[in-house]
Amino acid sequence: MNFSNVRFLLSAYSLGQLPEPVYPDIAFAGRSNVGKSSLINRLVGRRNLVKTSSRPGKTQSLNYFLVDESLYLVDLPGYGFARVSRKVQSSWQQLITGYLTGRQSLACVVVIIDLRHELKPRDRELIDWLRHHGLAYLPVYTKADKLTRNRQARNASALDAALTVDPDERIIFSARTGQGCRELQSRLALYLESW
Ligand SMILES: Nc1nc2c(ncn2[C@@H]2O[C@H](COP(=O)(O)OP(=O)(O)OP(=O)(O)O)[C@@H](O)[C@H]2O)c(=O)[nH]1
Ligand SMILES: [Mg+2]
Repeated sequence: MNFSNVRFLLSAYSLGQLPEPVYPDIAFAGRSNVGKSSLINRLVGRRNLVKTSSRPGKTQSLNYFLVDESLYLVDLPGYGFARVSRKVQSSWQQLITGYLTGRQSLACVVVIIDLRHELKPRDRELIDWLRHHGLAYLPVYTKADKLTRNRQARNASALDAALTVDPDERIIFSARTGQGCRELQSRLALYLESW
């Protein structure tokens, strides 16, 4: 799988705008500002394929990227962003929930979590919800570059315990340094083989 062979496809603001499910989807979910778009840029080796921002709430639609004419990457809007109105928040929520439950071609949800902090209730809810619906997911602990290796290991163990996942079921990542990127690429390739 050549991840650098990638192009932007479309932004979907409703489920009717999703592309035909001719390739499997890998979706990227997480709190607003956690680093979803940056992770995708690193994954495909492009600095600016996906717009990133230090202001939370940048991504507001389901953004589709086509990789190697064989796989869709889907950048989801972040959750838990307080500065948008409740009405906007709940319409995002409906879009994302509708997408996650209805998309038959969804191969895996990459759940991106900030390695610096304790697990947030919304992250826990998302993982529980994915488990409940029997969806494949892969936790990725990001912004590792902001911590020493010791601290990375300690925080990762705490998140593992909170999520009840084994160390080999998640990845420690940094969009800044590329730590964990190879591992993420090979894990995603595995999901596609079994899809
Ligand atoms: N140090 C460091 N900063 C990061 C990393 N990933 C993202 N950031 C920074 O975090 C901020 C948010 O990154 P985005 O990739 O836009 O986050 P997002 O989750 O897509 O945000 P929304 O689209 O608003 O939900 C930006 O200022 C990034 O530069 C990382 O691995 N390390
Ligand atoms: Mg984003």
